[in-house]
Amino acid sequence: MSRSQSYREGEAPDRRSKVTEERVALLVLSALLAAALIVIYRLSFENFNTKKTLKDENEALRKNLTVHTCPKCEEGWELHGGKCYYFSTRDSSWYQSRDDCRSKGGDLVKIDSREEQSFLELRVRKKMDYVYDKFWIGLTDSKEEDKWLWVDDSPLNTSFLFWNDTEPSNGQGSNVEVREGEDCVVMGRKSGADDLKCWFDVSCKIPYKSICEKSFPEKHLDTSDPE
Ligand SMILES: [Ca+2]
Ligand SMILES: [Ca+2]
Repeated sequence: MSRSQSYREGEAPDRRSKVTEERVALLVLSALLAAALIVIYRLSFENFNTKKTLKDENEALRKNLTVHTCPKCEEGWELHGGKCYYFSTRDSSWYQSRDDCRSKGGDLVKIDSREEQSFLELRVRKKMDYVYDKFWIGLTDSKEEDKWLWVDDSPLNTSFLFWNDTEPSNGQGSNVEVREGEDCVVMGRKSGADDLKCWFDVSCKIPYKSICEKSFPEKHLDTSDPE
């Protein structure tokens, strides 16, 4: 047996032991690494789930707020003061216009306040195509001359009236051709109305544009009790 061979054989148990220790250390490290990876993965998965839940909750809140704070009328209708308005640019008689409004679930507009008149006066002025362009409103004295009623049969409130100049004229004055009187009301003055006074009584048969009105759909209203 040579000396070098004896040396290698003498060293062999130590080397094997070292290799085994290194393997064990490697295994432990691998196990730790795997454990760390699992922990990181689980943490990021939980984080993702939390973010997703928060996102879903935010979306639900946003939808809820949209319904309660940004209500919308049906397409083509404009929201103002809790009512929906439809400005029809199709010219037709007062009766035909009223039928059209009713077929849409509303009626010709009833003006309940100076504020509403102000809103409508501005809107129709922007929608008028020419000087004599006007819009039907839901006011008439066709049942009894000079007894003005809204389409819901309520009488005209005399504390706010928006007759233009010498109106209602019932076809008297300059408009003498109208023999059967003027029993329906249009509104609008393209040049602007002094103190919002832009109502005119005219023959119900003349074709004009019109304003329909209806209540805001109840399903969108917030009926919950205030806390
Ligand atoms: Ca009349
Ligand atoms: Ca008149």
